[in-house]
Amino acid sequence: MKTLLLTGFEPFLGMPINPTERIVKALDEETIGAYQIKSVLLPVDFEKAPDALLEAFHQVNPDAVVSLGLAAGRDAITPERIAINIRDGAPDNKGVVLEDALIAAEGQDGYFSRLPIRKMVNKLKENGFPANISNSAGTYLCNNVMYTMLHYIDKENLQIPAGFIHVPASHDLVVEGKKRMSSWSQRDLEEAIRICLQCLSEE
Ligand code: PCA
Repeated sequence: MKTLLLTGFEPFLGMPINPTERIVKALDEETIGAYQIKSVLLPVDFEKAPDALLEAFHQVNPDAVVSLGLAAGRDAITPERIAINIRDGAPDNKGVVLEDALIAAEGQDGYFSRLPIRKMVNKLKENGFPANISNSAGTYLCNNVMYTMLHYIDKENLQIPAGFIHVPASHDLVVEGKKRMSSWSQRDLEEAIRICLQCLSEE
């Protein structure tokens, strides 16, 4: 059986919930297609998140890596096409604010996802879930984690699928966070991610 490292994030920017934390907890140890899921939660911390990701990678020694993040305000599941070598924008959970900072001094400007993102979008839609490819993962922690994994895989010449999927807010987040935005049920978010992960076994 192959192993898939699935990462989610803790809550951030004052929001009470991060639905990706609940998704990765729900899917931990499940078998989806050819893969057994090993879930890890990452901190929203520019200094710690890349190390936490690579440490999990070395511990789990996975055959595939899929990272998840919340994109509050989006209304669809959005596999990301590309990660860019920039950290910029809102403060992380330690209050650190970065501006125009590189992620890796010797890294490429960007790395394309190694996930079957078109297939994921098509499969999601076939199952009745709104989905589209996103052409920007932003410049915050999600982009940072996607870039870190793809840069490492490129440097080490590994041949494994890896990439990032942003998800919309959950109903719970909207109710508890008292902010108006598009939201999905937690159950649908989990089902949609199962469908995405299933695509890795149909390559
Ligand atoms: N979303 C943020 C960071 C953590 C998360 O779940 C992002 O899109 O960068």
